Amino acid sequence: LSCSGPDWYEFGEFCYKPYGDKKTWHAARGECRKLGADLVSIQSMTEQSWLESYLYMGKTTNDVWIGLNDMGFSGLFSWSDNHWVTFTYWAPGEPNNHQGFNEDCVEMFYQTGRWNDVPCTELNTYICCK
Ligand code: GN1
Ligand code: CA
Repeated sequence: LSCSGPDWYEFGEFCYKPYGDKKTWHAARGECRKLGADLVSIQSMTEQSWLESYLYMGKTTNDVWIGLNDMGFSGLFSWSDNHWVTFTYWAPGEPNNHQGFNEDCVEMFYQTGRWNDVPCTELNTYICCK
């Protein structure tokens, strides 16, 4: 496997590309889809740890969209790239639909790597994966 093109990073069987500009979840996913990719899905602690180390290397100082969402049915989370949900890494108390908001999209806290559900209209940086 080779992740050709600028700013693609290889890990395991996938290629990852971080973006520093902030978009809604849907707009971010749209950018990924233009490249034949999708928002990143995370299958394991190994992959999670690699993403964290890579975020901490100064790539972002903002929370980051991942592909997880429960837009289809509240409380049932799925990955936008259709991977099964085999691993989760929620922050304590999450997901919580905070204060009754529809928090249907999931961000990764850049400080801890933990996951939090937030409104899909929030603006975040993002990682594409293919
Ligand atoms: C709160 O504290 P902050 O902004 O990182 C909330 C999250 C919500 C988020 C909405 C512990 O996170 O659940 O999604 O606001 N955290 C807690 O912006 O309630
Ligand atoms: Ca939340």
